[in-house]
Amino acid sequence: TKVCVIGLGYIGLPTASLLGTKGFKVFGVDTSEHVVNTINQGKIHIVEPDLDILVKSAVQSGNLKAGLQPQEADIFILAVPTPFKDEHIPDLSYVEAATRVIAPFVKPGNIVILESTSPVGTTDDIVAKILSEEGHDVGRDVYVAHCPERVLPGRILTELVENDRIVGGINEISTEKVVEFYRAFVRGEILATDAKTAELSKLSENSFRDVNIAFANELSLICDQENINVWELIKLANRHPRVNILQPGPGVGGHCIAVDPWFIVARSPDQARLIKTAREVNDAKPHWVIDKVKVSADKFKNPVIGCLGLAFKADVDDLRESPALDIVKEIRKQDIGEVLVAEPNLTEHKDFTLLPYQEVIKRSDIVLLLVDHKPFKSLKAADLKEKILIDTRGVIQ
Ligand code: SAJ
Repeated sequence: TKVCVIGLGYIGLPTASLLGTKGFKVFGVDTSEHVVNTINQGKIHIVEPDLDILVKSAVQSGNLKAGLQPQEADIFILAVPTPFKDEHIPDLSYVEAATRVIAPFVKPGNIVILESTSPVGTTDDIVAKILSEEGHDVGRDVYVAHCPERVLPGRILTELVENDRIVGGINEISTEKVVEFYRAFVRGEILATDAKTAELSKLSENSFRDVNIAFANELSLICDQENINVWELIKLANRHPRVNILQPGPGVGGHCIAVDPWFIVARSPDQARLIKTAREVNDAKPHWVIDKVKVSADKFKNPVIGCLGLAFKADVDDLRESPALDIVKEIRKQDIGEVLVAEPNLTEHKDFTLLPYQEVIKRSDIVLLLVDHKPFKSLKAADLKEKILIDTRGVIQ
């Protein structure tokens, strides 16, 4: 079976290489020449545990090749970004472009799967519609379904295989065909539904997490005001058998949880009140952190602020929608003090000179911990004496 994967990012590349090692012939497509060349050399352009080994073995076996233009295949997987534009309106231009680019290569009997997280209606109203307009008999001899990805960055390869998956076709035969495909390489259960339910299910999963993180972030503001340690508080509250509060942080980042809830709000603005408020609570947290830094910086004549971490969460190099990056940029923009930055998962950054974290700490008056990366976890409060510590993740004891 030949599979053509459009978009070789955090979802497309792991999926393409996994399929390549499971005996599928995979052709991966990306608009970036750099990405295509890197993969064809058996190397990777993103950081994800064990992905390098998988890509190398898929490429060496000859089962994974990459290029700038699609090729004919039995199955097409769209794994392109779905960001939002101004006013939090979904930007579906990549899904549209990817559908148009595969349309001339699709043949009767083929399957087209949208994996990108998408607003309700996208599979029917964009993917299926464009393929019909391009002359395909969609739902009769070209099968279309949404199968949202659910993998957690940092655990992608495990979760690709182990997680249960939802498959929602534009009609029953599409659902059946696509369920069969995922069964071939997923160990989790494959749950069949329709396209719209699959779309909203994915959005609900991430909104659920966003709302719960907002609850933790709101508690962190209340605790700060009451002079209570929020991490101790949450640990204690979570000893209740039916309570499981998440962890507060400097804000919510990544390209999923900070984005997807808006896809629900955009279509159901009058109903999605809690979902919208949670987004606002989480989006306000970075500003609260910046204010904390300002108050501490006022105590020094020439404050040096050491920022630990830029990534959107622990042990990844992914800076998309990262609250840590936004905070560091804003501190520099507002000229609150001299900014030193450590990000152990990156070797360089276009806007900042990255330093080893030990050096950052040594040279700083204020240590601002933004990401709970593994190396930071070994830091002790005693190592930071004489410094002001702002620990947004509750890492340093
Ligand atoms: N965060 C907190 N406190 C917490 C948990 C997370 O502040 O207790 C923050 C993180 O630091 C990060 C953000 O939330 O900035 C999101 O991180 P995450 O680990 O919760 O999630 P992602 O964005 O890496 O992946 C999520 C996952 N969704 C759910 O857990 C419901 C993943 O399964 C999805 O596949 C992914 O979104 C996606 O692509 O949609």
